[in-house]
Amino acid sequence: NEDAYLTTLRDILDNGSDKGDRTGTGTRSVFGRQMRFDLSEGFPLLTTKRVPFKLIKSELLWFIAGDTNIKFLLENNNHIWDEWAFKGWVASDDYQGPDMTDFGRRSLVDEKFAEQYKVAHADFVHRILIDDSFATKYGQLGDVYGAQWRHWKQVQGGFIDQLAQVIEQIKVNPTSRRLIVTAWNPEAVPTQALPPCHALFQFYVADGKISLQLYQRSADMFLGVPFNIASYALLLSMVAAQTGYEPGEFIHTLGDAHIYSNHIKQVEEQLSRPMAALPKLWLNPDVKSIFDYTMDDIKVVDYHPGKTIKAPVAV
Ligand code: THF
Repeated sequence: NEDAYLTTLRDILDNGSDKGDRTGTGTRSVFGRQMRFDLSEGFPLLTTKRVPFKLIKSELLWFIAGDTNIKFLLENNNHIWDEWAFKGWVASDDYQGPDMTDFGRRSLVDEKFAEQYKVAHADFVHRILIDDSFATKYGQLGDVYGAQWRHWKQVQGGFIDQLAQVIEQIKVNPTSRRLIVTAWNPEAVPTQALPPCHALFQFYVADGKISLQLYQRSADMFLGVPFNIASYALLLSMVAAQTGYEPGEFIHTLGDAHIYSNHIKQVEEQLSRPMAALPKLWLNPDVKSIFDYTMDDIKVVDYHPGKTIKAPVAV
């Protein structure tokens, strides 16, 4: 469980190659690893640092709703996708403020710029929340996860609801080896601010239990992966509840698994900490469809993590 994650961090520190990347930050990286989380041993929300479960819930509900506009996230005080929408806004002709080119890296090295970015970002968030037509135009991230899961565009016109279909298939054809949802759509990739990192997942039913395996092409081990583990474990638990199976394992298969060079100190701090017992997940048993869960229907109980460890996100 949690030690699968910590072992992979250690492995990357010890055996990773130093590798440049799209964001210019630099990473230590390995290719091809797998972590297994048996949900009967507890819910895999890491305890060696605090992982903000509220943000994971609102992000997953946003995917499940098929939403691709950050407005819903902002209404839930979730800012993990802001940078991607902000990038589009500051590159547009409508944006009149100070030059925000390469804002992620510059705000780490230039204090005066960091202040300007903070103001421009706060202003952007505020406008999304109060101005619907602005939100429609600049809150949109393109055909990211929600779009591919719920309304995959067909070549001949029309849409495929992959999530609804896979749940239906689990119910009527649980032995199927085609219980797959893919977010990786080569036609959409060039138009996406960020092509999907968690690219494809598959369900597997046996012995009264349902498992889920995810293929993640690119894994930001310190910031993103703790979210991804909890998010897919939550999705698996919800699908299990809606199909009448016990949750089995979440299997997390990683492509390029990397630690950003400005996260190394934080990783070392985390590896020095003791693990606590994993929390438990509570899902409201009265919810009768995967599409009907709200924030209050999902809770984590007995969560006693170590302190938050802060780190800058690479954009
Ligand atoms: N970009 C990068 N560089 N890494 C990612 O993991 C990532 N994501 C999504 C999109 N782009 C990405 C967004 N997911 C945080 C967590 C998940 C994210 C983005 C950011 C983050 O900063 N977490 C902080 C807390 C943030 C807060 O409290 O607002 C943390 O300490 O965990 C891959 O899915």
